[in-house]
Amino acid sequence: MKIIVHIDEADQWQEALAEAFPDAQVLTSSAPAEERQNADYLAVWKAPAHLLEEQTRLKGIINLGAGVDHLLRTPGLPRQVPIVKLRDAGMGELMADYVLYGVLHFYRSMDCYAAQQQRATWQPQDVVAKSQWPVGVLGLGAIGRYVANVLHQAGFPVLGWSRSPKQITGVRCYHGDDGLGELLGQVQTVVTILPDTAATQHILDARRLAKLPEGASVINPGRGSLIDEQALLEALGSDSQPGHIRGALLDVFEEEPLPDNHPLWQHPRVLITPHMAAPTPLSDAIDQVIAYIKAFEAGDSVTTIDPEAGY
Ligand code: OXD
Repeated sequence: MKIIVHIDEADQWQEALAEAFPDAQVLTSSAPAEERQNADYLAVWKAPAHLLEEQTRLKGIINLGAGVDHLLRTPGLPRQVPIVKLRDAGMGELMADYVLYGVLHFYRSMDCYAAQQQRATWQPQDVVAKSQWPVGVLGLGAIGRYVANVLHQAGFPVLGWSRSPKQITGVRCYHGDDGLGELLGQVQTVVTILPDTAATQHILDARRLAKLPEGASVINPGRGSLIDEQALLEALGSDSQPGHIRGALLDVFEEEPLPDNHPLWQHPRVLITPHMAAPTPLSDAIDQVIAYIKAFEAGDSVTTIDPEAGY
């Protein structure tokens, strides 16, 4: 069996997979071209097109992240090979920490205090009950559910949205276009954890951002394509003319890294982090990949992604 790994920390992956499969040849994508031929499995994150194009007998591709958008857009991706992805792999907890931080940032007026500090202003802000701070979570896959559950445990009313109907204890679930509008009209903070697909492109556009109540905030740890950045900037307005969106915490962008001259960098009510909300914890991810390869080899059923749906 031949496994090829392509990711930043490829050496650690190579070592762990070689230990789990002592009879296998485990290579990184930096191996010479002739050695890279005829792999059985690719375990990849943002693989170069040539690595996919040169394979002839793959049994499976393992995407070393939760989002398969990059992989599905890579030229040369063989359409008939099953693709699996990391499912949660510890990312839920990290994502939930990030989102909870963001919700508390706005809920406890940390944005106001940061602005007040600039002016040496000592002015406590009111604290409303958490029951008055509904949070909307768009995307109820494994990670979205985890986040919704943590927000519920923290005491916030949680409204969840997914394309198809779902039922989750403690979460008021909405679906479809009408459901999205209904949810947006009620939440103080909206969190986007959807995959990047044709159907989710600019799901928060000017029309939908306008449905959020005055003073609502936006947290995007999902994918940059989910939000129309220009529309968000307009909805945020400027300090002299504030718009109806109070602020945003953004981890992902339409172009990454966010270009130096992008107006989001300069916006006083936008917090920017560099796509770090939920880095995949290595040991959990390795365990999942080992389990996937064992299942493929044993002919057991695995949950593959649906390339048409994009997740
Ligand atoms: C992922 C990511 O998809 O980190 O896992 O963006």
